[in-house]
Amino acid sequence: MARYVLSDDEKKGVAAIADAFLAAHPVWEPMEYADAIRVEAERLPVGVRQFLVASRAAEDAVIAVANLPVDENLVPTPPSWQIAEKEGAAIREELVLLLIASVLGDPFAWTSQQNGRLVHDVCPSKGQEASLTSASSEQQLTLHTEDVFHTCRGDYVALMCLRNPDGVGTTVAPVDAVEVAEPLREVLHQDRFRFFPDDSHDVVPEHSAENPSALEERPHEVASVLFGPEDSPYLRIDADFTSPLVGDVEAERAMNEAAAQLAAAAERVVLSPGEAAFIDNYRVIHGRDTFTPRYDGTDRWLKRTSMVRDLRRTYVHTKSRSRLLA
Ligand SMILES: O=C(O)CCC(=O)C(=O)O
Ligand SMILES: [Fe+2]
Repeated sequence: MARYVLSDDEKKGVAAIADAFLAAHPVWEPMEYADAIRVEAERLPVGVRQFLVASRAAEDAVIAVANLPVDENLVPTPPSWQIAEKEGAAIREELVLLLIASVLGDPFAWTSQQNGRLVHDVCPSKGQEASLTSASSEQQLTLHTEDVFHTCRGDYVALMCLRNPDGVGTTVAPVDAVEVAEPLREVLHQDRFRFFPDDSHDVVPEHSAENPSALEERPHEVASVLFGPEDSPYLRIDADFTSPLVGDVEAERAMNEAAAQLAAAAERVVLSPGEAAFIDNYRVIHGRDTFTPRYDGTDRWLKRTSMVRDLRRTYVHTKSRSRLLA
């Protein structure tokens, strides 16, 4: 993991950029301000910008930036992303995340997820303890490529920690952990896998433990698990939302073997308040350990966005100049 810790002076500098921006833009419309935020990112302390540019070029699997400013009087952790949205909770932190994220890529969003917001809230929600979404807690969030179902999924998923009182770990496993031997390995490079939208997207039919087959009816892409440079391939997998083609036993074996190797290789990254991790969504998969939610305003709370390295990929797909993928 590549990691940069801001000095206290640098932290103050970032807070000043954020405060000035918010004073000039009293209504928080991050989707509208994304380009302006990118311009402001040029004023971030030079040390952190150099670190981010170098880590991006090296394709470091996890790029962490710590000692970012978080409001000393941070509001209680909201009980759901919907309440967070309604209350405009922790807006300055959203801006700080977007400022740093903008140096690595172009933040974007999905119409089908968290109401199309550019920055999401990740916090445990009542009734969702065992869901397959980031609102879960008591069930392990399986290692996954973020938005595995889509060609335009992010190059990075960005998580900024506002609270993590129990030191709950984000799990990460690198593509190098896949050691499936030939000839089965070659199968992972072939378009023999179906990638389904996960439950965090508003898609029909609704899928649940009672109705697992609904997943198979969702629109999906067929592609390979491994792709890209032959000597250091990229990875696309989410065991909960990836299936082999119907009846393809070999693909099933290859996938299960890869998933088991990745799970065995998982490491923990415990984010502390003020720390952001930019997870390379092509080189590592990520998930989360279980925890017991408190539901008293002190729960673990992250802000999340996704970025592509080139927004034109998104424009081509949506046939519009928009950061919002449908
Ligand atoms: O809560 C975490 O550490 C990770 C959750 C996650 O996978 C996500 O928000 O995309
Ligand atoms: Fe995720």
